[in-house]
Amino acid sequence: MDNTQFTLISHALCPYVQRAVIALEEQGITYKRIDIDLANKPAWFKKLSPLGKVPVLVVDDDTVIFESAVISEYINEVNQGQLLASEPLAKAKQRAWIEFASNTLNNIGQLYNAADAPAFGDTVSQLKQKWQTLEANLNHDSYFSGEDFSLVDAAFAPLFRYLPVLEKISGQSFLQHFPKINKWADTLNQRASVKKAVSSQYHTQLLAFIAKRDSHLGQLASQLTNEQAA
Ligand SMILES: N[C@@H](CCC(=O)N[C@@H](CS)C(=O)NCC(=O)O)C(=O)O
Repeated sequence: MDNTQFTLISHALCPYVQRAVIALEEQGITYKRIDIDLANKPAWFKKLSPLGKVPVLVVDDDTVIFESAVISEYINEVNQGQLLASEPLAKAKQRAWIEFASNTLNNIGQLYNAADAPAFGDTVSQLKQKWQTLEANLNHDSYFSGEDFSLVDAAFAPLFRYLPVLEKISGQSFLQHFPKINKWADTLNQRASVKKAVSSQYHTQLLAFIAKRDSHLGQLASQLTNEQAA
């Protein structure tokens, strides 16, 4: 790899940004991270980001790469990494499960946006259906594809990071009947690259973010915040 200095345009809580950070950390690539306020996007960012979303990887003055899956694969390839399988079918399977993780992130968004308790209950059921499918497809002890950490692990780790905060707010346990996912999530949470993807303020920031939602979970989160402040 040459001396390119990457800059990752980010947001403190974004799970897709975390995927890119994990890939950079796994590859030992130095980079600069700039967190922006997505509720008040800077003009330079609007010009830079084709879809107006983070993450964006600024490679040089003329080149930006967007979409977390593309950024992560690029980071892996540019450093001859091993974060994806080389055999086509194994690699296709990994990419498919990364899509599954993205789709499950939509369920997490629905969870904290659900208007009332019944809608919240419905989204919990949908999430648990996903967990069932995932649990049935976890065939290894350490990481998703075996002994080696891959981009599938990088895609799921930010998703699992939501759970302790969502459990604290809702009083519900999300992984109770899913022992394999539980164990995998614990392994991922302890991985250095995963830890480095967010700041030590993550839990507080996520709680504050959810407390601002006009939703069932938003109300519970704002009660919790008020109790903590009292
Ligand atoms: N498919 C995109 C999703 C990225 C995404 O949704 N980013 C969110 C923050 S987590 C964003 O930038 N939202 C701002 C907006 O949509 O205006 C990826 O994988 O990079």
